[in-house]
Amino acid sequence: MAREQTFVMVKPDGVQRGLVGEIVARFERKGLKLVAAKLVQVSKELAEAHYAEHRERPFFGELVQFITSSPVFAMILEGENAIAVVRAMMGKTNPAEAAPGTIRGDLGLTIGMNVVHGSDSPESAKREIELWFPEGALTYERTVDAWLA
Ligand code: DAT
Ligand code: MG
Repeated sequence: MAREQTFVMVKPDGVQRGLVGEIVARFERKGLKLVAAKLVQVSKELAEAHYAEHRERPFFGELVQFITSSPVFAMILEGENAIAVVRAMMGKTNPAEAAPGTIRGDLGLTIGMNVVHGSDSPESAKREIELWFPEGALTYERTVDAWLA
């Protein structure tokens, strides 16, 4: 295990449906530390850069259209094994297959609007954090950290 940072966002459907608080609360209760957060109206350029690995996929245009359609809530979360922990809490990409108890399993219905994004590897986390937060994250202590790892 290692202390990691990961990039997470509540997608436009989650913001529109009033789920930002619920989703942030789940990560906070888990013990992950918020070290950066902001509401972003995503540009086409940022959307295309973020999802660059999918540019040849048939759904790429719809994906960019969706993610730029309304603000997203972007954040950096930190903690032991944060990248895998967030992915597990999100559930499978298709909410129809995501287990109950996961964010997508509990709150999503279709793959096109699956509520949340989280980096899928240390390489993706580094790339996405630099892309979304060029200003960087905050460094601060929480006394509770001693009771989490
Ligand atoms: P994840 O978001 O779980 O990392 P991904 O990186 O494979 O999944 O895909 C990015 C997003 O693209 C995903 O959250 C929703 C959309 N997407 C993926 N596969 C799709 C498909 N077959 N049809 C429509 N949208 C899809
Ligand atoms: Mg992905």
